[in-house]
Amino acid sequence: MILPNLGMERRDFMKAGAVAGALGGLAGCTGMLDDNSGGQTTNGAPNAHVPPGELDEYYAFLSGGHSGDIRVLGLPSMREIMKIPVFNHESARGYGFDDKSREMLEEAGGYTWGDTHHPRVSQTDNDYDGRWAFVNDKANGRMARIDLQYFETDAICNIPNQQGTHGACCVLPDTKYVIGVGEFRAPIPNDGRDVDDPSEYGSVFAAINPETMNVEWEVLVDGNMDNGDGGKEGKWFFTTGYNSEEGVTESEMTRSDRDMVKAFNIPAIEAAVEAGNYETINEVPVVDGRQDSSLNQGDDPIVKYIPTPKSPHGVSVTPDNKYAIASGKLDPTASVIDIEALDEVSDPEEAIVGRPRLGMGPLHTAYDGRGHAYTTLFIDSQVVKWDIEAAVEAEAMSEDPVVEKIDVHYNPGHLIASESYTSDPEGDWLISLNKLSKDRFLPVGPMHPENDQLIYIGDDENGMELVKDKPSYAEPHDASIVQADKIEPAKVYDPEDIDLEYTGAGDETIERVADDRVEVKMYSMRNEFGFPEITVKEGDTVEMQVTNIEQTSDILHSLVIPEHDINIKMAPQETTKVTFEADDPGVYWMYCGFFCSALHLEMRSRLIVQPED
Ligand code: CUK
Ligand code: CUA
Repeated sequence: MILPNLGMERRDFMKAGAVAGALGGLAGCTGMLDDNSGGQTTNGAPNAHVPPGELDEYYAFLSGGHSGDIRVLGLPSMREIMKIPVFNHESARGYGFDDKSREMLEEAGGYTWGDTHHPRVSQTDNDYDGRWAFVNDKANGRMARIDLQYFETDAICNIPNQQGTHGACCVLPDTKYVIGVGEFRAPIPNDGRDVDDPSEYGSVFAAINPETMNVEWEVLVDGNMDNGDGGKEGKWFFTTGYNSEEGVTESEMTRSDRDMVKAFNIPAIEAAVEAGNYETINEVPVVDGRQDSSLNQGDDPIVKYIPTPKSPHGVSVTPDNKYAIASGKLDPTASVIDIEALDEVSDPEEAIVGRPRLGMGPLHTAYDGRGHAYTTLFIDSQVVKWDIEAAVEAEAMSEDPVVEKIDVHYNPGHLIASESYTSDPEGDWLISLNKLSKDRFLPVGPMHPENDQLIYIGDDENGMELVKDKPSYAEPHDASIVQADKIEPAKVYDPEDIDLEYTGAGDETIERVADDRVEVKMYSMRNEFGFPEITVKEGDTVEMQVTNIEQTSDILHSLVIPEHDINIKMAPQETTKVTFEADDPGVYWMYCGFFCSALHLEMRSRLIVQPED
């Protein structure tokens, strides 16, 4: 592109950028390698090919949507490294099969699936601390915590009074709360009252303690909420919403041209809870944050309702904490909300300081830390790059702040840039999570994969560059991209972190602890289980506990018990337990499910269930 001369106005520069971007799009610039580039692509993007044996620079945690899991990708390779089951059941990990995970899922409602949307990694001082990831269940009103030492789900909170937890995000700078944003309006409590009176329905904003995973308090609001993001200073938390009409049909929900972004004043809510200004519903203090609540009348309302056009969907706070940007979804603009101004203005609408016209169907926004925002355009199938301060300077509805647009394939939902949710984004890679892939991959029947596209955003001069397509099983919504060195996964389990007793070789026991109950504690190693056979009686309850005594990383065993629906995994130094009923007499070959050595197939043991006489 032509370099702007020094006398050029900022806005002219933006226009020049937009033209260059448009031309780039026409030229079908999709990251061809330049022969003289030494591995560089034409736009100066670093080579996204990570050679065999080399490690990626970033972790990307993608939600699996209605698959109910989290996928872990390496970036920039986009190699899928691991899946973390969360609300689903997953046999390779024994998740939902061993006693601990089975009880956790049971206590969290007993559902067999969930709909993960927003994985957010915990932060300290507005930077990833590598401790936890959190993710919502949009289907069943839950929030899960994933331990990033072991990459496993370690707690699930079933959020009372919330049907459908959509937005999920942390209150920063130090992850004081994890917020679950309630979507569906329903009677509260939902015990049969008001079923025919939708005006009495409500939705709540829930603050969860990340250590205990208990709901500390909730705020009841008007209208539907949707997504959420927290300011970086611990005061304001923003949610988008639709259906301020409080309708129950689509036509009722889209009647009005405006909806509400809600700004929750966290310290003011805490003060209301402290002062006892709440009603306890299903054991949770619920504060009234509806517009006519007395708590919203004074100078320091607990919730500010900011009218925005029309069914705003994504909201995200800029890295410098200056603005919250809400995307219009059914309106071609984004609303730039000045966070500091929110404290000063009496009419919250005055805090909206920019409204750039971005394109059709703006959904979600990410940041590069250089003053640009990147917004997905669902209907236009594009990512638009725009200048945030230029949008504040420009007239409402101006397209001038637009720097560049790039086509994506097709219909993007979220997009996420590296470390975009922190105060210091890296500004190099961006993933566009596209809902449709159409003809980009080999056909696999009527259900297509989705398409996660990697885009290089590190070159402001030459523009965005599409680098990679990655087919993805339905359906990632959001992601968090974290520098690899901020996460320190364990290589093997620390037995101290496990509640069950470690059983070494020679310590194995079979004990009849009651007339109809047998307790087995044994070890596993290449290529044996602690007992070559275990005999119980028909009708016994069997508690089977197995320790993997391997010290070598990567040597996993599992215990599969045919016809008992059991597969529990034991990673090195891990102890796992399963309790089951031995109801049917017979011989059952218990075997190891991981190909652990050349004698893996011989690694088995007999469960003998003796007939009752
Ligand atoms: S929502 Cu899915 S595309 Cu759940 Cu964040 Cu917007
Ligand atoms: Cu252990 Cu195969």
